[in-house]
Amino acid sequence: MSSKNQTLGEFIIENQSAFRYTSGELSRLLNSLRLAAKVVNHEVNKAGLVDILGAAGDVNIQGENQQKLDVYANEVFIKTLTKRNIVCGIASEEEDDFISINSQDENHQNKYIVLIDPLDGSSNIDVNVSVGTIFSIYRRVTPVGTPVTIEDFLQKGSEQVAAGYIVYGTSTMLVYTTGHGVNGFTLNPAIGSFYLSHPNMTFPETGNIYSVNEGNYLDFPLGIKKYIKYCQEEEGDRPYTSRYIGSLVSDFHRNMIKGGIYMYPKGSRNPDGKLRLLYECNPMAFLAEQAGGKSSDGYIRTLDVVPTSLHQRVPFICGSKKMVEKAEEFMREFGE
Ligand code: P6P
Repeated sequence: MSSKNQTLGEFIIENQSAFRYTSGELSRLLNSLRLAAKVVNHEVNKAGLVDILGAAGDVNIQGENQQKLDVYANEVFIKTLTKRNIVCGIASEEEDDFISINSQDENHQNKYIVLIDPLDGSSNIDVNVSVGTIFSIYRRVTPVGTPVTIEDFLQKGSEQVAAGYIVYGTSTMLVYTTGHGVNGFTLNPAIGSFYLSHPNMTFPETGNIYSVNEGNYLDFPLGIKKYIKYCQEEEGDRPYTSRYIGSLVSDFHRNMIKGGIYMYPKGSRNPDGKLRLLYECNPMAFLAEQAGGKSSDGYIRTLDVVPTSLHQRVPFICGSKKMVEKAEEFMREFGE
């Protein structure tokens, strides 16, 4: 159910009944993510004006220099989710371990956990290129009322109950799914409300955009090299166009609207790929499939990968169904 110019809040309430675990808890969770997105957006939009640019001086578990906005966004999302007492656990790209949230009420009944990449594409922050937040939501699998365990976080992506991203771009959009399609909401900064601007978003079945960091070409598996050369051949609707922003959320968003494929294969510097399964690949794969697209590591469907650790990385190929299938064909034929 949707109507143009519906606000995100109205949309969540109107579609709550379609969600099989109707309890209002997920709606409250989505509303808290909406609030956090507005707070982070405010800082991202004025990053150049205040002393918030540049590295925060720390290094996260990924071994990456933490940008101040990384740290700020991480704090905002964690505080918002914690203060509203909606979830029982949080995992973040910026946190070494998961956070167990034991509410004051000893009968802690919260049943959702959230995994988040608070500011994806942070290397773009200082050069004013769009960045994003990615979130993934599961129901806990350990008994309600007990502290969460790692088991609650190491669920397959196919178990997600909701996923989405915020892209802080020329406009700020929140795009999410609860398993009933993908809908995009654009923030009206003058009012501070998100409005339904992109109902029922779907990947075109094919497209002519490929997104990959070709600087790593020599490192790629042969199957990926062969696919890239296929994209560059003169035939039919090829050569394709190469578009790579260096911000997964932005590349994914453009490809979902125009048709395209995003690839982050493995290589010598990233033997398992660079992207993290739990809070980058799985939420984007859930969105991709809900929008009629496809996502895999070249062989196995991303949502079927059985997680083994919180920050594990996987090779990632995601986008228009026919383009991903073609890349998988080359991976099967030429492999590594
Ligand atoms: P590279 C950002 O750090 C990120 O996780 C994705 O958002 C982006 O697509 C990718 O890494 C960029 O990585 O190695 O091409 O700079």
